[in-house]
Amino acid sequence: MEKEVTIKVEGMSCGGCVRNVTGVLTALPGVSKAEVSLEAGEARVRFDDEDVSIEELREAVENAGFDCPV
Ligand code: 9UX
Repeated sequence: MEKEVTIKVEGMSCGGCVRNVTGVLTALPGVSKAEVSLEAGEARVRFDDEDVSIEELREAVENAGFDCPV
């Protein structure tokens, strides 16, 4: 089922970080859209929960060097 979630992303400090986080998220299977806000420290993600879990979204962003507090 298609869902949307907003996850916290801490540690982004420039537009390059925004591009990196966006790229990491959209590379995951099942992710159709990722809107990342540097100012808000958030990523709004549209995904299919048959393909990927929220935990996997957070892990992917953390593996790229950021923090995703629950
Ligand atoms: Mo900017 Mo971020 O120089 O991963 S790209 S701090």
